[in-house]
Amino acid sequence: MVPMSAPGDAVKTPVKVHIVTIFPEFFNGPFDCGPTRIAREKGLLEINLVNPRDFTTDAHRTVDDYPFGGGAGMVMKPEPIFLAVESVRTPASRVILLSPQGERFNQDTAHRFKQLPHLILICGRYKGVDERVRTMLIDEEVSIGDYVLAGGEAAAVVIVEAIARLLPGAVGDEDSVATDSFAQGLLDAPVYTRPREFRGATVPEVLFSGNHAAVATWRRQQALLATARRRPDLLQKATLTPLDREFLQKTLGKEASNGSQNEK
Ligand code: 6GU
Repeated sequence: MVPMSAPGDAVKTPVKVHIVTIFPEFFNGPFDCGPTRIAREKGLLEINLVNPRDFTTDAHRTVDDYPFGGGAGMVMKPEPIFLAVESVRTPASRVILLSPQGERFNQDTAHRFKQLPHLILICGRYKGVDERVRTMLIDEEVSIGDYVLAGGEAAAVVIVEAIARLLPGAVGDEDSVATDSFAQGLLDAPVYTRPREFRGATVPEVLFSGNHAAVATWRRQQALLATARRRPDLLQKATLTPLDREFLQKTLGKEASNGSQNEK
């Protein structure tokens, strides 16, 4: 039977992404795998590349120049980037500069971006982009972490993949996305598959109990422990129940008095 639409069903328009890059060849491959590929094939996601070099008018197709005031490195000229963005921008577009100076990208950012109809991701290169791009062209500036990449291209791949797998239909098992690391503000619990014993290491008994409540409790507790040990910063922001707190206090209190290591 053909599924029929009901009143109130939303007509889903795809997330459109334009990536502004002077290295379009960088993207040969990464969008042709996994959830990103599936999202594109299902029409949930559209990815297009725009090259600022195509908007230059000089014989050398120059996209960079020396910094005023001197100093090391080249700066990306404003005009080719402005023209590239303006060639694809609509009133619905959100223009995002990718640079180490941006706000940190995280799972909340991915959820916010997946709601937007059109993203324009500008990949900076060289020493940076002319400041007028930052002050006159963009809506926000995003970084994927505290380290310096040669350009924003790898960051664009990270951001598009994080968005793609959140689009309904892009990942085989929707529950898998609902229980992701960070979905509840916590890291994931450990997972196991066959064999039951591998090189002497066994699987926790509770996972064979058939007791779904006991399994859920174990997973919650493992997630709490992993987060407390490796990412205490996340635990500060997570919503914890009184039972969660009691468990952590009991378990970590004991661990601390045993003098055990936080992480192997
Ligand atoms: Cl978005 N760009 C560059 N060049 N480096 C980065 C980054 C972005 N995020 C972290 N490091």
